[in-house]
Amino acid sequence: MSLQIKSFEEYQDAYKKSVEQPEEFWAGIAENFFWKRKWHTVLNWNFKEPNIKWFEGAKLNITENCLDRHIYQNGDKPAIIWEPNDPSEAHRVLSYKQLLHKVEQFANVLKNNNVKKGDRICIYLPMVPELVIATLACARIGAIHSVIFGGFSAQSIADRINDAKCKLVITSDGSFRGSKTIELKSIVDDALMQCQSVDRVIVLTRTRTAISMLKGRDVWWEDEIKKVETQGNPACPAEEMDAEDTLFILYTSGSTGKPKGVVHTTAGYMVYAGYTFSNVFQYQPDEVYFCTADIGWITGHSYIVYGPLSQGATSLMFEGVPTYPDAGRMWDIVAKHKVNILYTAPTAIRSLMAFGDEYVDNKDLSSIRKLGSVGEPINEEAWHWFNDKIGKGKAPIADTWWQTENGGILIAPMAGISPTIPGYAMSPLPGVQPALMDENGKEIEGNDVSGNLCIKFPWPGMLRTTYGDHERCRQTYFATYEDMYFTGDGCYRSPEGYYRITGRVDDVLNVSGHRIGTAEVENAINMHSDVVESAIVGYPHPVKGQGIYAYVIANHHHDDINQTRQDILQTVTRLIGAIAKPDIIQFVTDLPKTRSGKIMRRILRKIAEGETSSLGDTSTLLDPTVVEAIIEGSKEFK
Ligand code: 6R9
Repeated sequence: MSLQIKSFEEYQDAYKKSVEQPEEFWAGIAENFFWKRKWHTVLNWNFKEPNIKWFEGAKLNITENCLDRHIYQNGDKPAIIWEPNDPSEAHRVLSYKQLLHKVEQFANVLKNNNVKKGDRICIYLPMVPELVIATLACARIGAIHSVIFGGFSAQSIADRINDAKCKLVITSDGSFRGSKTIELKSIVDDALMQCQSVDRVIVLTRTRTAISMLKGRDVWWEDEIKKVETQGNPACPAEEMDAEDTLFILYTSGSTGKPKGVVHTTAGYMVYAGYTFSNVFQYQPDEVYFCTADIGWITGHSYIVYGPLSQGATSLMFEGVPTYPDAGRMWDIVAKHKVNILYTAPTAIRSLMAFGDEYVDNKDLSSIRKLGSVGEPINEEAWHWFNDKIGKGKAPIADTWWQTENGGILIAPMAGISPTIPGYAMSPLPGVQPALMDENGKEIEGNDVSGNLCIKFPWPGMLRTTYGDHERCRQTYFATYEDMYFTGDGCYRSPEGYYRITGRVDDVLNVSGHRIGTAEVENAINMHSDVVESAIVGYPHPVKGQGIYAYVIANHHHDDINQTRQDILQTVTRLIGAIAKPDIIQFVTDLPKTRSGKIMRRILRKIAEGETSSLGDTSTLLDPTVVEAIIEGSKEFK
């Protein structure tokens, strides 16, 4: 069975087969990959424990699928095009042959540094080709990578390193983002004061920022590569991995506690990332594909690295930010590299839209054939701007809905094949069986209905566990509805049966497409010595999608409240990272609580949204007058 669907009829057939004979269907898709040994069982599952196994018995290495198998026919094809932060710096192109060589070299560096199959490796790097190289080098030797987004703080890094007991960290001296230089190594140094498990740090040179190098612990990337070169044999055979061996851990926020390490395994993830990449974007062999995500998030893992490379695609990665040196940068990149497929986020679209059309109108966007959106619901205004200004009305937009836990896109149109409607993710991909559930745990049948979005049947790319805490995985995703994977999203199914994602139904915020747990931010704010208690809610934000609204009870001991505000922001930046900083901090004397002491976020959400006339039932509140005071105080921010 060929991997790529070519028409709507083929989609319908594939979908039907994937539901009626899922094992045959996925076995057919898996035939399109390179296996050292084939599976004996396609699928073994239950959502109770949960226990999910795909392609059991198979042996493979994902890097052979992403690199080696393309060398014979496409060795000179660009695998990675890298566009630097500063447009006057030269861009880099790595062919499949060159990328394989570099991955093997660095895999040997890891081996020289005592990394073994199953070891956890933390990667904290800027968006440079070495990030792809490091990631694939881990996979080459069966080490488990845990990539941490460059915007996270030392404390967040330490938490993640300690949770996974990483033994080695790969970082760089610094990173360039717009006009800023961020001192990555220094942040890692701070983190490592709390980490016992790490005995080696490999440091790539990027910014030439002055850094400290600790004797016996820290080594330079470049020196280590030289050692490998003098050792002679540059090759590094791919480790033979079991289908269900862990490929990577990626931390993501939930509604409670610290971020959890989502675990993805080798075979199922590979098949799903490759299949969905090929189909959603309808990738053709000559196309240049540009995903603007950071590899520190799942979108970068699946749709900059593994999906595109497994399909022999040319994947463009960008080091900088869309507004540097000006708001036309993305369009300059599209013109410079003749990008055919652009996959980006609504927040980026909205922010560029706000700068005005003069940054777009004079750019050559004629290469664009297909567009994609991911990370949050796309509002109609942004959709139309993307469609009209960027796609010139000719490039289909794939609004792709999925999550870190899913490994790949679950609901999306296939570019140019399926119909599209602004704001709709449209239809499930083959293999994906959505269900809308009501409050009582019953499935809502029929169309023109809304409910909580669940998935009934496993797909190969789904998470297998949360690292070190399987019970948390069960509780979070499989305990709310019996025999269902619960997404945490609300969803509407139109009269025609199309899906529109309406946003999170739990205490998870989506700020500029980044997932942030309200509890996490509250815990950080509460660490500030002047803070007694706090409550975080989201509110509609014109660029970020959602903004963070903090209600804080504080003792202003020493100085003015604006100073305390700044101190709170600094505390959040230090404990989580700047991405979690509240947009609004309203000081309150009390929070609305039920008699049992639970904060009524529903009310706080309404106030943050400015909908104070429809607060709903407040009779269960311990002290209803609290609400009046908060409404009064909120006027300052309207
Ligand atoms: C891939 C990614 C997942 C959450 C998800 C949902 C929101 C993602 C969306 C979307 C509406 C889309 N989300 N894509 N909402 N339309 N096309 O973003 O993963 O960072 O784990 O976030 O993002 O709320 O539950 P992740």
